[in-house]
Formats: sequence, structure tokens, C-alpha cells
Amino acid sequence: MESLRRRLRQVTPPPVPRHHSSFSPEALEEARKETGLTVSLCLPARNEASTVGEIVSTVRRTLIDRYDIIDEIVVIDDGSEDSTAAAAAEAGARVVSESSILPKTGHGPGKGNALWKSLHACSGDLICWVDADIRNFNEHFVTGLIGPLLTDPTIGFVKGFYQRPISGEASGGGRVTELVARPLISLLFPQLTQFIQPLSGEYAGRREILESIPFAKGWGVEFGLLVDIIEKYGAEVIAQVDLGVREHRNRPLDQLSLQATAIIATALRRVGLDPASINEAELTRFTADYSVERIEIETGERPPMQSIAAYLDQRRDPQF
Ligand SMILES: Nc1nc2c(ncn2[C@@H]2O[C@H](COP(=O)(O)OP(=O)(O)O)[C@@H](O)[C@H]2O)c(=O)[nH]1
Ligand SMILES: [Mg+2]
Repeated sequence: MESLRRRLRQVTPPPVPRHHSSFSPEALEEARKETGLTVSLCLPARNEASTVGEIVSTVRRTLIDRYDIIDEIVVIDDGSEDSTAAAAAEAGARVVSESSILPKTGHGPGKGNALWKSLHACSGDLICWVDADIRNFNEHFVTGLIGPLLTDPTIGFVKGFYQRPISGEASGGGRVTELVARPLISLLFPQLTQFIQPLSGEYAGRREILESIPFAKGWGVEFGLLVDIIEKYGAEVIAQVDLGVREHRNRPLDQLSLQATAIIATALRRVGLDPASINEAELTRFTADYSVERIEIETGERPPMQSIAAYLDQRRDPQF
């Protein structure tokens, strides 16, 4: 483990952060013509009927109808029980259910699993992921994230960061980031310390990179992607972009324990420990009346998409 830490300390730092306003829609339209790159916007969504439609219609109006920047908007719906699918389709997204994508690989819940499957469901050279519960969405979330990829060939992945208000206060959101991710990073993954919001749910990447790394199926996906991309390609391929302020659904503390457990499992796996070998990845919570709750945590991982034959067949198909 000591040698791993020493090796990871030697990585080159990521580039200096940029601001979303440095990527105007006009400049991106131009860059797209020059590069010929296609762009997919993808939203993983589970019961997000109240926000998904507004996000999709904003992107459609501004980055498809007004400017020619995005080729498709894809919503990966995971058995939503509300009207997520209808709201997204009505606003102009292609809605794909998680279970219909690569069915032979099995299906199941988890944001990371939905993102992994989206590599197969989306056609773009660049894929931009945005959470579907953003309440103050504006198209600059997307232009900021794809800007560095369209304008700088040395950049392979772009991580968003922002201020995180909570309960009427300007900051204080991102509790799992402060209490779990930052301590873990400081202790074991110093190569990630320069990432301002390592768990941000908004990021974009080049397909060649995204298909070459594993995806944690659950809440560990953001942590795993950063560690794995740095290890394989170096921190210098990751740009960070300031997206301003982001508001989303804030979870109660007891639900954050589940996310924290999944992130710790992803991190432990990357220092060589299989979390399933410790406690089968459960969160156990006793209450005052001594009743016990055991909640299973998704700690599984999907292999690099480029190892999936059906994916490679589809990519090779000239019709695609
Ligand atoms: N398709 C799919 N999306 C999911 C799943 N779990 C979460 N999401 C979506 O992933 C995004 C982030 O989830 P969210 O609950 O906001 O996580 P938080 O911001 O970390 O509390 C949202 O758009 C969710 O709807 C899932 O199992 N499947
Ligand atoms: Mg959220």
C-alpha cells in the first residue's frame, strides 16, 4: 500500500480550473464544426418528474434548436414510478429504460450502472452527464462541461464544481463530500485533492476514455471514475469547470450513510481490499428500541464497456 501511495503522489496536477463563461455557445458551435465531434447529453433518472422536463426542454431550446451543439438528449430511466419518462419524452428527450440496454449483462438499480449502460445507449463521441434533480438548471451546465473537450484535444474528462447551498444557506451542501470523500482523499488518494467537488454529479468525457475504465454500479461511480482516469491517463487530462451554484434535492442524513458506505467501498477496492470480503457491504443500524436495520449497499462494478461484445458490435455497425 505504501508503494501505491508513493506512486500516486507523483502524478501531474490537473489543469487550472476554468469558468463556464469562457465557453460561449457561438465558440462551441464553431468548435464542433471544426472537430466534427458528436455530443450526447445524458441524464440518469429515477423518479425525477418534477425537474427532468425543465432540464430537457432548456437544453433542447438552447443547444439544439438555437445553437447546433448537442446531437441528442437521452434519459436513462430506471423503473421510475412517477411520470419521469413521460415528462422527459414530452420535453424532447429519447427515453431509454435501463433494463432494455444490454439485457444480457443483467440489470439493476444504481446511478453508476445507468451511466455505464448509457455508453451503449448514447451515440456521441462526447458524453455529458447531468443529474436530473437539478432545480436551478441552465444550459451553461452543459456548455461549461463540454467546452474544454470541444476546444482542447488534450482534455479527456471534465469535472464540474459549484457552490452547494442547503436549507437557505449559501453553502454547507455536499455533506458526504466533506465528511467522507475529502478525508479519504487526503489519507489515501492525494492525487485527487485538487478536485474541488470530487463527487459532483455533472461531468463529461471522451468515449475512448469512458469505455476503457470500470464503473462502480452505485454511489461510488464519481469517486471511481476520477481515481481510474488519473491512474490510466494522468490528472492532466481532467479539466475542472466552475458551474456557479447548483441546487438539487438534499437528502436526510440517514440516507447519506448509504452513499458514504458505497463511496468508502469503492475507495477500499482501489487500495486493494474487496469490500464484500469484509461485511458483504451492508449498512447496519441499531435503534434505541434495539431493532436492527440492515441495508444492502451496491458495491459491485461493471467492467470497461470495451470488453462487452454487444457494445463493440454496435460501434462497428456502420448504420449506427
Ligand atoms: N437511472 C437511474 N438513475 C438514478 C438511480 N439512482 C439515482 N439516479 C439518478 O442519479 C442522479 C443523482 O441521484 P441523486 O438521488 O440526486 O443523488 P445525490 O445528489 O447524490 O443525492 C439523479 O438524476 C437520480 O435520479 C438509479 O438507480 N438509476
Ligand atoms: Mg441530487
